[in-house]
Amino acid sequence: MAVSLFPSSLLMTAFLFSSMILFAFPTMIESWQTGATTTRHYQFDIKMTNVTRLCKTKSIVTVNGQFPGPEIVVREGDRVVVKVVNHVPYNISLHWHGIRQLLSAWADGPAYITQCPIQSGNSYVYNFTVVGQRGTLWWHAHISWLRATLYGPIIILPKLGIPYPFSKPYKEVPIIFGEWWKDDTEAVINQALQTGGGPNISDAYTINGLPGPLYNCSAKEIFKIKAKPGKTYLLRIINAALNDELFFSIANHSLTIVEVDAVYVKPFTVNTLLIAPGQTTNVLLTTKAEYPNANFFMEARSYATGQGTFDNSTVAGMLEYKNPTSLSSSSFNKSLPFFKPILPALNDTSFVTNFTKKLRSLASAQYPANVPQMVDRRFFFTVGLGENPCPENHTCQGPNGTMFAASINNVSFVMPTTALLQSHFAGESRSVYASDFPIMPLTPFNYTGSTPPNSTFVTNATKVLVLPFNTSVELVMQGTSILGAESHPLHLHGFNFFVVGEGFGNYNPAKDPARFNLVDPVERNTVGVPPGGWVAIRFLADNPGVWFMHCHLEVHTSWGLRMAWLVLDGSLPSQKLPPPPSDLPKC
Ligand SMILES: *[C@@H]1O[C@H](CO)[C@@H](O)[C@H](O)[C@H]1NC(C)=O
Ligand SMILES: *[C@@H]1O[C@H](CO)[C@@H](O)[C@H](O)[C@H]1NC(C)=O
Ligand SMILES: *[C@@H]1O[C@H](CO)[C@@H](O)[C@H](O)[C@H]1NC(C)=O
Ligand SMILES: *[C@@H]1O[C@H](CO)[C@@H](O)[C@H](O)[C@H]1NC(C)=O
Ligand SMILES: *[C@@H]1O[C@H](CO)[C@@H](O)[C@H](O)[C@H]1NC(C)=O
Ligand SMILES: *[C@@H]1O[C@H](CO)[C@@H](O)[C@H](O)[C@H]1NC(C)=O
Ligand SMILES: *[C@@H]1O[C@H](CO)[C@@H](O)[C@H](O)[C@H]1NC(C)=O
Ligand SMILES: *[C@@H]1O[C@H](CO)[C@@H](O)[C@H](O)[C@H]1NC(C)=O
Ligand SMILES: *[C@@H]1O[C@H](CO)[C@@H](O)[C@H](O)[C@H]1NC(C)=O
Ligand SMILES: *[C@@H]1O[C@H](CO)[C@@H](O)[C@H](O)[C@H]1NC(C)=O
Ligand SMILES: *[C@@H]1O[C@H](CO)[C@@H](O)[C@H](O)[C@H]1NC(C)=O
Ligand SMILES: *[C@@H]1O[C@H](CO)[C@@H](O)[C@H](O)[C@H]1NC(C)=O
Ligand SMILES: [Cu+2]
Repeated sequence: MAVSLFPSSLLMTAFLFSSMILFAFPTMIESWQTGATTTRHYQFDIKMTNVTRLCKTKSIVTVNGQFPGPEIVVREGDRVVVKVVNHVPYNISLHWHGIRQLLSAWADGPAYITQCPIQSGNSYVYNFTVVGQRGTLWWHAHISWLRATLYGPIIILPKLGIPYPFSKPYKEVPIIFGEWWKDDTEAVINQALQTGGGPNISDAYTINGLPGPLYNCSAKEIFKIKAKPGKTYLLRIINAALNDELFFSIANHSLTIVEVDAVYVKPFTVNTLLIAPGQTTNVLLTTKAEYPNANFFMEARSYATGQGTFDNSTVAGMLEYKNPTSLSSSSFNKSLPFFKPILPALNDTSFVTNFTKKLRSLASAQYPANVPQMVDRRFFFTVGLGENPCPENHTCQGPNGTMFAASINNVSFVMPTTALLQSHFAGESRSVYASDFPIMPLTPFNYTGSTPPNSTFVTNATKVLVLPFNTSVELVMQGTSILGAESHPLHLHGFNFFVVGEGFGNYNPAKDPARFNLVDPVERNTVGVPPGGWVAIRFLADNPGVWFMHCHLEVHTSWGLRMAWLVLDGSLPSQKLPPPPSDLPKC
């Protein structure tokens, strides 16, 4: 891997005063054994906290005053009980991203889908078990753009006595990417939805809440791994950014990918990885055999395919080899050179395609890939941007004076004012949602062609797609290029899916299925639909409830790139969603 000497002596001076900022402390308040499983109890107090970054202090929404929020640490099989108390003037709901929530849809969290938000002064207890998953996931707010500051890791250790399918790491380090905004992100999205234009962009990316020395007035806010030579570290990497897929690399070190979205994969080694918002990736980092006379930057920056402006800045942290026998024991030798990684170009789709094609399920006897071989229902969804007309007598800042919108099969999903799952369970869905979500585009066109369809306007509706219990689903998601071909990381709640195929251009149902991987496709909960391309996934609808599916670029979700699946109860008692908990928030 090519390296370059880091040039700025100014930055090196700044490092003299830098300090290791420890990652959030666990806030587990108690746990006890109940039979075979442990219950992990947490209390999350949502409160405003002043945080200073880039020389400006801002009041942000936090859990327990921590930014990033606290870690949840459990073992596979544990029950998790999180009491969330809302002390802020915003409506709140939290989502446990990637947790299957088997028979516990009431604890999933997306506002107005599975629950009404927790209003100011109220509380709600999220109560769920972690079944058949181990690795890294994360939690975040699931209402408006509040996940900008409300997020933290979920670490799922294997069951006691079960080893990792790779050598035991010396240490484990969570690395959670985020964005730092000088603007109030709630005002940003509200303004964008009013004007119809693209929203403002973030001012910095962060690693564990810290922007690092490549930004003005940020030299001290750097995340460091203090490395020992000849050790293997497990980095638990999470992308919590609102709107940006990210490349990540550590100078002069390679990364071995061993797990994504809490599922083990066949290990492979890269210099740079890609991680979309919503995704998690565990990697092994083996440090140099001897103390090197150098320190190494780790950096992340955007992979961007859209037409609009984006945050093209770079966050840096450091891998610091601190020789305990060196003369300066209180700080590292500032005469040491720094090495910076070389990241792919901001629009390097070729890199991304090569990287994602390497991802394969471990598919071992112990961790099989249960890919549905037979399909009951096939669906074809277009995903992408579109437009809404500008209201009369308004000036709009979207394309050609219209308003930006986004849709699936040209339906721009309108949030209801009560929760879908509640109205379904109560049998009061009639006025809340329709059950005729289109299973394919109503007006086919050349999705990835250069000529846009006759109408670029979306339709607005609150529609769900109903699936009987245990339906085996194949879904092709086709990106459109109506307002430019753009990558969309689609996230499905309540299920993992297998990514059986992907390609560029228009999906060809006559030819493409022959190339599907039904043996060891990667299993995950968030997948990037390639810009101007398609992705095919399969999943078994074995979990009753209402399950949100949406682009994890928050701006696209806000514009309507979202829908919901309604999975019906099965006939057995163990296949039915239990009634809601008594403290479920009301609208
Ligand atoms: C945050 O800072 C503002 C302005 O300095 C101050 O008025 C407020 O009390 C602080 N809030 C908290 C929670 O400390
Ligand atoms: C969590 O759910 C389990 C299973 O329904 C129940 O036994 C337990 O009492 C619940 N705990 C809390 C704190 O609500
Ligand atoms: C968005 O950015 C513009 C230009 O910097 C600024 O004037 C505006 O106030 C910002 N909007 C919000 C909601 O912060
Ligand atoms: C980042 O974007 C700004 C405009 O938003 C542009 O001026 C600058 O050249 C870009 N930097 C890089 C490295 O692309
Ligand atoms: C990527 O960006 C570079 C520099 O802006 C540009 O020359 C190139 O055409 C872009 N490539 C693609 C595939 O868009
Ligand atoms: C991707 O893989 C292809 C085929 O192996 C290769 O030609 C191309 O250079 C790779 N692109 C990148 C950016 O690595
Ligand atoms: C738009 O403006 C015209 C002229 O001022 C006015 O007659 C009309 O009522 C306005 N329409 C709406 C919907 O406000
Ligand atoms: C804007 O309008 C022009 C002229 O009617 C048209 O050629 C172009 O495709 C439109 N662009 C978008 C993004 O709708
Ligand atoms: C779709 O558009 C692309 C690019 O304009 C073109 O190459 C392709 O032939 C078109 N496909 C069909 C089916 O018209
Ligand atoms: C689009 O418009 C053209 C010309 O008006 C028409 O011939 C064609 O059938 C339309 N296509 C669709 C899909 O409606
Ligand atoms: C869809 O909703 C948007 C935003 O509320 C509105 O501006 C637009 O006119 C609506 N479109 C239709 C076709 O009703
Ligand atoms: C909070 O949620 C309630 C219930 O859905 C709703 O009535 C209220 O308008 C919301 N408040 C804000 C500030 O969004
Ligand atoms: Cu998107």
